Amino acid sequence: MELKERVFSGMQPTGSLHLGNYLGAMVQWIEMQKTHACIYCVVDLHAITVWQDPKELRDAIRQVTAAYIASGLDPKKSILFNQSQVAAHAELAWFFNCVARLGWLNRMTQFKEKAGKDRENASVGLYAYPNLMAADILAYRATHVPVGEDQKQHLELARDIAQKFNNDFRAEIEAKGYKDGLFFPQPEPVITGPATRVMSLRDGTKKMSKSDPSDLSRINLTDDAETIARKIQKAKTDPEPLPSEAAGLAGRPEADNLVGIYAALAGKTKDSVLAEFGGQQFSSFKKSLAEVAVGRLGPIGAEVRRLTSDPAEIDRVLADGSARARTIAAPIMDEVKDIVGLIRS
Ligand code: AQP
Repeated sequence: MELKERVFSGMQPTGSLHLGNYLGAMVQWIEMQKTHACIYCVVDLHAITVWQDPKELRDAIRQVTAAYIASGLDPKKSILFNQSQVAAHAELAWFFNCVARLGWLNRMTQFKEKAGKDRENASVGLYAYPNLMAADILAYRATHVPVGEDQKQHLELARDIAQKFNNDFRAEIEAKGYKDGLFFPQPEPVITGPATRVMSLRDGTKKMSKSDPSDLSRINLTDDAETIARKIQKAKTDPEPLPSEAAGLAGRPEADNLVGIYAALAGKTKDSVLAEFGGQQFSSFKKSLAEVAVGRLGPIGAEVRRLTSDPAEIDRVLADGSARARTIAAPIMDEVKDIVGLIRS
């Protein structure tokens, strides 16, 4: 049986999407719609691995869906839905809980960062998060996963899980007609967005993140022009003027981040940005950066606000996407159960 190329990726409704989500993943998602069958998910089951207020979670699921559409995902072309409406994600995750090894999960750096010092108090879901992520991808036997740099380790784990499942059940898989025991593909990470690791505006050594307590650390896709300009103006910098080439950004994380954001938004290289701004102070560079950011993100924010004013329409998009996702995942789940040796009627 042939493996069809298929794209899967998702974002957590843990708050507003931000510039890091957009440049690290979303731009690539939009691009891949032109060449691939794509499934894009609002991963609400991942979000509840840490506490979420139920009302805020509902709003965030709709807002992330609106941000997908406003950024350029087409719900007619791609499948857009929220994870909890397709039972195969949680179901396959259980199988993968039984395939993945404790030692593999113990190495996951995101769990260590998110659990912090109080690891005993972290949810079991947070620990098993990478198994659910592997299930998200493999429930569709997806072959390509466009993500930011921070998800590389989880993708490697998904590949290990796919391989171990294929090896453990090779005889059953081949009996079903899959050549070389290849039931699950090895999903390929696609880490090629215009900026694969956007850093906090308050600390150039920390990733821009939805859950950073400081709203000044990130530019949200819903921020208006004035807020975007204010956040850029307040962004941390260093006292030196900008260098005239990218090599001069070494050891200057905040400068490197701002130049990287400008380059990604304007579709330029860091060297060409610095050919224009090298030798200048940050104050004038920040004004130009704000203009570029507002020009690119302003229309997205306005469209998110328009779309979220009609929650019933967003729910309809999610229901439609979920039904389409189920028709792909259900037969794959049936085969998983057959392969493992379960009885279904
Ligand atoms: N700062 C970033 N730079 C580049 N890419 C990023 N991504 C996230 N932050 C950056 C990419 O966006 C996609 C969706 O991420 P997610 O919603 O699953 O959550 P995350 O990676 O954990 O992002 P956050 O914003 O930091 O969320 P919280 O604060 O809830 O943990 C992924 O492809 C990710 O790589």
